[in-house]
Amino acid sequence: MIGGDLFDFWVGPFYVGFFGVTTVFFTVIGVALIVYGAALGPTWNIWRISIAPPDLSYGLYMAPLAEGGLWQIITICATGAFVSWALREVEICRKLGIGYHVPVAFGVAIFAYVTLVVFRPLLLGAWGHGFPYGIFSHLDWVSNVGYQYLHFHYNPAHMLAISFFFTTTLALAMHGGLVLSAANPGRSRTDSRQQGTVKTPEWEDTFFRDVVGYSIGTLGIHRLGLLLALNAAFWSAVCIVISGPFWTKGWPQWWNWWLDLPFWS
Ligand code: UQ2
Repeated sequence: MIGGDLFDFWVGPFYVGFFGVTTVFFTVIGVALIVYGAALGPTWNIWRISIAPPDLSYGLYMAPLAEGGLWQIITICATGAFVSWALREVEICRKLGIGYHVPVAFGVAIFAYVTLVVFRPLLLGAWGHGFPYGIFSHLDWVSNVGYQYLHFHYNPAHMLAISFFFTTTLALAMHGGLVLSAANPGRSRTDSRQQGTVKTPEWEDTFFRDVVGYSIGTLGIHRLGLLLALNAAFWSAVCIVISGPFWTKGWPQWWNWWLDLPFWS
């Protein structure tokens, strides 16, 4: 534990620790800079407030505060706060003697964010390739970058990411539905005035064996859920980092490798 017992205390229900202090530090500075950036901007309309990255002409240099410098420092604060939060989770896991699955999973989400605002801009040679911090403005960025590659749905890594997102919702709907059906089975068949007794996992297994001939099991469904969700975030990061640094044409053209197979000639 960093800091020994110096930061080893709670504020109300919240564990602090060294990384609780760094989380608060980065969050307070980051939020203050966002509010300052909003005060400089043309609007207080919550949907339209936007902190933009520097112009591409600044390359990988620092920009003046009002010209994207705020975005650069806010990005440092955001990354510092996210990583601090993950490390605070690690310290809590160590104190509890449990596995690191939650901080590892959160780490994949942080990886996706850092890929967008650090790795890809670095590979493209300008911070201006990061996305703007604003509700509508980041949506416009996603749309514009998508059209820059003509049709983003032809990006094979994007296809994989979407398939994992969809499968995640399928698995969670199946799991949530199944657990609630067993925990809250409704009125008993033998006594319609009485709520049925909570069912054990054998009933859950039997339901899926009857329906699809297979049950993945109570531990298995959680392993599957974690695997699906982490892959959704991971392939999202891959699909954007290959767009530009490794593929500059439209994504539909990428599939020309199929038409170009020597077999056809
Ligand atoms: C299951 C099981 C659970 C579950 C679910 C299943 C008792 C409480 C949902 C069923 C899951 C299957 C058949 C795998 C589905 C595969 C994909 C890729 C969606 O067996 O064990 O525990 O919640």
